[in-house]
Parts: sequence; structure tokens; C-alpha cells
Amino acid sequence: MFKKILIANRGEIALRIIRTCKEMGIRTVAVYSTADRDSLHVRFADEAVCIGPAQSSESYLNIPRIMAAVEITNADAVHPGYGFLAENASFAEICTEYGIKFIGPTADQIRQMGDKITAKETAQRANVPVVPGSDGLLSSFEEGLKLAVEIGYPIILKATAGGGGKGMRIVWNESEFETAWDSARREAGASFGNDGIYLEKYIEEPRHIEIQVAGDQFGTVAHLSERDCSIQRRHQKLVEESPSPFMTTELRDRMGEAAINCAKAINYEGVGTVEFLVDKYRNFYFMEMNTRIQVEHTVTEEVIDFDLIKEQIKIAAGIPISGQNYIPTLHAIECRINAEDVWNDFRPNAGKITSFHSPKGHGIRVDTHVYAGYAVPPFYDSMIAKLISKARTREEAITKMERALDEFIVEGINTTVPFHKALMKNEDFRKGNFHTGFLSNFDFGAIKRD
Ligand code: MV4
Repeated sequence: MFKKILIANRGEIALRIIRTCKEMGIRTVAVYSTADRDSLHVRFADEAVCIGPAQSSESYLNIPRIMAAVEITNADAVHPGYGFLAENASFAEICTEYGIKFIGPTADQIRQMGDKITAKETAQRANVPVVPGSDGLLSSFEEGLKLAVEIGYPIILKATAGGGGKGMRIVWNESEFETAWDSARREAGASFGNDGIYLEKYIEEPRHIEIQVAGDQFGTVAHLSERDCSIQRRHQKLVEESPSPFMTTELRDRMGEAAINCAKAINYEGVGTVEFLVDKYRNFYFMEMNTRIQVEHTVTEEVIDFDLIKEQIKIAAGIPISGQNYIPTLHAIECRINAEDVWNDFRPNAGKITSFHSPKGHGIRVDTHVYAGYAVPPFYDSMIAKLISKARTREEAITKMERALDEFIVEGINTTVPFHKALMKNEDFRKGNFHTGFLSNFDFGAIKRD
């Protein structure tokens, strides 16, 4: 087992990783920017190294500085968390060259899922359903136009380097095609330095359901059931839950098997997530694979009673997994509490938290790095806490969440708590009647002020 893990991250996930390391008897090294001097991950780690100024490119994204911290502290492994360098294949490769274990998949596995078209081809080879569309990149506007007629409108143009909806355009009919093509290419080129575009049939009103998988170094892969992440705003997830209210035992078996086949196709090592679009007829289609621990891993932990960070570390250390699949016995819901102003287009809202009280009690989990007196820096993502409720049924989990949201006190900055209170009261949400477009019709203006 590792003796010392350096955590190349900040915020709640850095704390989350430190907690598991402590329980496993592994020493921890925190790295931090000058903006994070007063952060809890710095306090709770055994050692801490300042790696640079506030700007991420000079600190949490700066590979030479992180490698220097690894070297001076003698860490034998690096945990990248999520975001920052978690899916940076070069970073994984550099760690390996230095004889440091990157806790996650190999550089090669990251690359095979990093490019959307390659990932889709891999899924197809593994007999996993994919959305009908172009064979790889479109070489010209004319080729796209011709294919769109064959497939039938609506279609969607996507950037192969894409993510977060960038370079993505829905095209409802032929007259819109050229404008959409030009703007998708321009946006993809500007955002990713890669203007490669492919085409797919547009699946209307899909759910986003993802399967958690784990694979060890010996080729064993298992699934740990699904999370429903359909409650998103502008490609930012706000609520996740497990099980999905749309799931059936039969669909879970089929999606679980498909996810396992995706992971096996790349000899996947580590915990990962296979994302699917699911239409109203319960057809599912491979979308992408995330080769990292995700923010929402916590809902899976709650419903199958598993420490996924511990699993990651054990897999990285070469310990085999059982190969058993796990299905939820409880229901868990996570609300992302962001320092954002819900009445002002969710504008990020940095500043000092003057008063903070976290909900507690049976079935409630709060993962957070903030406290009263903490100043949320403006340089990083705005998530300040994850509030997770767990109960025997979805209805009870919602009731518990409402109770917990009422107990959540954050003063000094605006948060997304009022949004979550309104969502929990929404009839369609309560019925499990939603898809990825749900929040585009949500009346944010009607959210009550506390
Ligand atoms: C789609 C789609 C419908 N049809 N692909 C959005 C992010 C990117 N990773 C893939 N996305 C979508 N791809 C086809 N063929 C609808 C979306 C989509 C979406 C997907 C998941 C969660 C939220 C979403 C919001 C809008 C559109």
C-alpha cells in the first residue's frame, strides 16, 4: 500500500480524499495556491506545500510545480480528484515516468476516452448502442447536409474535442444547417483548438443516466449502478440521485452490462463513469466515459454503502476487486450548493461567509470545505458544499432533503439553497417526471427569497 499520497486538488474533494487516506493509515500531502492558505485541506493534511499564486494555471494546473511538491515530500502516489488534472493524460504519463502512481487510469486509457469520436468508436466495437450518425468527423459541410437528410431532422452537431455543450448545435431543418455548421466549427476551434465536428440524430427530451464502474489491474470490471443527472442548467449538474426514478431492473442490467463492456474494451483500471442518453422508450445510447472520480460519486456511496475513494486507492495499489455488481438498497439525492445568485442568472458570488450552519441528523451527509469566516475565492468553481439525503424511498429522501435545506444557513454570500427548496416542491420533480431540458422551462424568477 502507498505510504504517502499527494492530493493535486483543493476544496471538498481534497478533504474527502484526506479522510479516506487517514482511515487507511496513509500519510497525505496537500498542495495549495496562495488563495487557499486558510483552507481546511491545508489544515487536515499531514503536510502542505504552497505551489503558486491563485490563478489555476500557476498552481493546481501547473504540472512542474506539482511534481516538485511530489519530489520534496517523497510522496509515492498522486490523487488528482476531479477537474484540474484529473483527465490530463500527459500528467498521468509524467507521474508514471517519475515512478509515482497516478491514482486513476493509465494515460492511454484517458486518451482513448478523451476524444469523443474515438470513444464512440470504442463503444461501438464493444457492441454498446450509440446514437446513429456520421462515421467519425465530417469532412465538409456538404457531407453533413447529405447525411442529415438520410438520418432525418432534428440532428445535432458536436465537437469531437467537446465538453460542456461547447461546439454543440441542434439543427431542426435544412435551412438552419449552414449557420449551425459555421458557428459550431468556430466555437469548437476557439474553445478547444480543434474544430473537428461530427453529426448525430438528435434524441429529444433524453434523460442523462450514468453508470458507475470499477475495473482492477487484472481485467475484472463491475458496475455499481446508476445515477440520474438530468437536472442540469447549461450543462452544469445541480442535482443527482440514485437510483434513477426512471430505472427498471431490466434496464439496469442492460445498461450495466453495456458500461462494463465499454470499460473492458479499454482494459479500464480505476473507477469511472459511462454516461448514457436514455429516451422515453428506454432506448439508451453511449454518450461519453469519464475517467475520474466525479462530484456525484457520493450518491452511489450512500446507496450501496461503499467508499469509492478507498476503492480507487486499492485498485491503484494492485488489489483485485470482487467483480460483483451492486444495486441500490436505499435512495440518495445530492443538491450541489454553489456560491451563486439564482436571481441573477446563477452569477458566481465570491466573498466572506459570515455565518454557516450545516444541516445534520439521520440520513444527512454534507461534504464541504467551508466554515464561518471562510472567504470563497473568485478563482475556482463555485461549489461550496454537497448536501446528500438518504432514505428508504425517494419520497422520504425528498422530505429529508427539504428538512435539511431549511436547516442550511449560509450568510454573507448568495447560494443555490433557495433553488433547491423550490425544486423539491416542484410537482414534476417529485413525480420523477423530468428530462435534461427540465430546467430550461423552470421559473427561476419565482424562487422565494428566505
Ligand atoms: C445529445 C443530446 C441529444 N441527442 N446528443 C450535452 C452535453 C454533451 N456531452 C452531450 N449532450 C447532449 N447530446 C444527441 N444525439 C442532448 C444532449 C444534451 C444534454 C445531455 C446530457 C445532459 C444535459 C443535456 C442538456 C442538453 C443537451
